[in-house]
Amino acid sequence: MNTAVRIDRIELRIVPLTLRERFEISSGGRQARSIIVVTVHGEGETGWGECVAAEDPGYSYETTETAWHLLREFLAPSVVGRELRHPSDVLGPMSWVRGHPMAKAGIEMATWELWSRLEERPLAETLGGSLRPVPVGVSVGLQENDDTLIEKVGGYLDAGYERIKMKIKPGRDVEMVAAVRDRFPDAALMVDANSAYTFDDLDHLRTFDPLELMMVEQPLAHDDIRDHAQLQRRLKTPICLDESIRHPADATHALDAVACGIINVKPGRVGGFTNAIAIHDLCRSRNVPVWVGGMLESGIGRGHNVALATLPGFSLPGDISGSRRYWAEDIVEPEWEMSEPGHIRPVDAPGIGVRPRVDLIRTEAVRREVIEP
Ligand code: OSB
Ligand code: MG
Repeated sequence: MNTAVRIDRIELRIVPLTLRERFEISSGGRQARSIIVVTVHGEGETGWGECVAAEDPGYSYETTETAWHLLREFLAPSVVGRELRHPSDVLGPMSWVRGHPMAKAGIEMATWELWSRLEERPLAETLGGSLRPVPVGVSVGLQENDDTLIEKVGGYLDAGYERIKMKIKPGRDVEMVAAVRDRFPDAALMVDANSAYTFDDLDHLRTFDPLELMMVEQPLAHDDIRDHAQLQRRLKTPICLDESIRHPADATHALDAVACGIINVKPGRVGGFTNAIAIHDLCRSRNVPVWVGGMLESGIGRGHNVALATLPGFSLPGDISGSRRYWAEDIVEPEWEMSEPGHIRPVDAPGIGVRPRVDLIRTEAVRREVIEP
């Protein structure tokens, strides 16, 4: 687009959504989400976004409450009234705020969505991707016992998911995964530790190697790159970094140090699409595979992730499952589902393509704030 876009108003809402089943990772579990839905208004159109901050600070220091505070008090007021020539321009007025990438991404990603609607193109194309169907996997939380896990994994493989990620923690790891490998010898399996180990666990972590896993995600500290590099040197299984990659500079450091062989790109974690694309481009230039991670998003954030995953470097299946895997009822229609076995296809319509259920979002919202110049 050649003309400037003026941001007239930003609206924030908190929409509670209940997960169909409890999702447990090494740092704790959750059954419900409080999703911050962000709308950016300009040129008579509405751009839809979602902030991926969780309810507790177990994954990141950002939470729903810190993100709400930052969005309401500092970020949205810095952006409203501004004129933008490109969606990435929205980062400038927010750059004085240190950290808080998830809160910033809530506005940045809604601005890209607004842009694609004004361009009347699918978000996937506005981001530089295409309408190709993207391969998808599923992230399975910690289960009561191995039998339940094996049953769940079997169900997801039957449903067509291209790869299965299992959450692990000390005491619920190698033996459990070996039992799953035993039952599904050919399945594409991987594990995610969410930082539950230290370098002292080296000998134990090496016992994963014979299990032929695609990767082990974030075994060590959430802010560490050096120990991951030490570990990768002694591990056959590729390490995938998630929490450690907070912005493009972290990706450069991690690749230079050979701290991983794969990167999980979550646009919400890295401050939005601009940074996510930069990490994608860097990894592509160095032949490092990337995939799009998930943060238990509603159908709005899922639409963002599907669109991003169409960029050519995203060669591995993302944590992008159908709406029904998470919610009894999603806040978009139609809901996200597989278009063909193991794949989800972007919708050929402006923005995320699916329609946010505006009435439902308005009536279910437990908090609302309008920020104007
Ligand atoms: O570590 O990838 C993670 C969910 C919440 C927080 C962190 C993570 C996850 C997942 C779920 O693994 C991915 C999904 O949205 O399906
Ligand atoms: Mg992870």
